[in-house]
Amino acid sequence: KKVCVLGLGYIGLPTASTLATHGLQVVGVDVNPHIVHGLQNGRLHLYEPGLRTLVQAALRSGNLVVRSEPEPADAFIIAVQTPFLEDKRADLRYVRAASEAVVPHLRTGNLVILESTSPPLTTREVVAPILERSGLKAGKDFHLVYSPERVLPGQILRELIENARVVGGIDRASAEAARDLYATFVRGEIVLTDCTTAEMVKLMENTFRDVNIALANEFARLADRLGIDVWEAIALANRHPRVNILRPGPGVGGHCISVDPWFLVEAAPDLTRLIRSARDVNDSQPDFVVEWVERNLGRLEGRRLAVLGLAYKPDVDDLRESPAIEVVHRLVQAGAHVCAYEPFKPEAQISGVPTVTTLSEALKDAEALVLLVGHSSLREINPHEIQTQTPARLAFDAVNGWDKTAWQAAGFRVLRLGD
Ligand code: SAJ
Repeated sequence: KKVCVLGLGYIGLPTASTLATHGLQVVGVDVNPHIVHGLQNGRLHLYEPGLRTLVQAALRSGNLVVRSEPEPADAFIIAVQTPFLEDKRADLRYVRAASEAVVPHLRTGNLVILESTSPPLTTREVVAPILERSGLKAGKDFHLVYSPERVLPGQILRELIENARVVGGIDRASAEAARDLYATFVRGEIVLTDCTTAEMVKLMENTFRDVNIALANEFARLADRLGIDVWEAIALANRHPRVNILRPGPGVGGHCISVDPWFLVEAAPDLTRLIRSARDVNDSQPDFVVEWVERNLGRLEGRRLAVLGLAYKPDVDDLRESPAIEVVHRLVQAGAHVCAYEPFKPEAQISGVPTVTTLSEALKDAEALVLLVGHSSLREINPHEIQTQTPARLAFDAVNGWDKTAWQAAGFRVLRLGD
């Protein structure tokens, strides 16, 4: 069997490599020449634990080749990004372009799978009509499926294999064909449904998480006002067998959870008040963080702040839609002198964000530290060790990453968000 994977990002590359190491012939395709050239020389453009080893093994086996154009195959998997536009509507241009790229190679009996997160009805109303320009009919001449990726960045390789897989066909035979393909490497249950339900399932999962985090963030604001510790309160509430409140923080980022709920709002603005307001709470969380810092530190203008962590969440290198970056933008706007340090991308140049390449550089002249991402390496900072490297004695912890008592013993005052 030969599979063509279109889009070699956080989902396409692990999927292509995993298929290849499970014995399939895989052509990985990307329109970005830098990505293609890099991979052909064994260099990765993104970080995910274990991925480099897997990609190199796949390339070495000869089962994975990387190209800039698709070629005829038995199956095509589309795993391109679906960002949103200014007005929060889904930007389907990459999905459309990838579908168009498949058309010239589509043959009777082929299987096409869309994995990109998409608004409801995309498979049926956007992808199928494009593919049918080939003269073949979806469900009759070729199989068409929507199967959402559900892997958690940081644990992609494991979850790709272990998670349950939802496979939504434009008809039953399509779903069965995709099940057979996924069965080559998926150990989780493979559940068949129709393609629009599968699109909806994906959006519901991420919206559920967004609403839960919005609730946690709102609880943090309440706790801040009422003078209790939200972390303790959440831990105690979660002792209830049917309660599981997520963690407050500087907001919700990444290219999934902060984007996908909007696809549901777009589908029916009149029915999605709760989803919208959860989005608003999470999007305004950086404002709350900045207001909290200012309330405790005093006027921000001219203040020297070491900001630790810029990624959208702990232990990933991804800076897309990062609330930490939003926080820095606001601190800078308020006139603070920020030195921001991101251990996973120390050399990153981010517009409007003054970065430094080492922790000690960030600490050197700071009057306060602001922890925005719970990266392991930042949580493990030893306050006794850094105490001599910084004049700061005040630390803002927006993610509950530092042990207050240990830091206190080293002479720091730690303020936690929602405490
Ligand atoms: N966050 C919190 N508090 C929490 C958990 C997360 O503030 O308790 C923040 C994170 O810091 C981050 C954002 O939310 O900014 C999203 O992080 P995440 O770890 O919840 O999710 P993602 O975006 O990395 O991955 C999600 C996953 N979806 C679900 O768990 C329902 C993953 O399984 C999906 O495959 C992925 O979206 C995707 O691609 O859609």
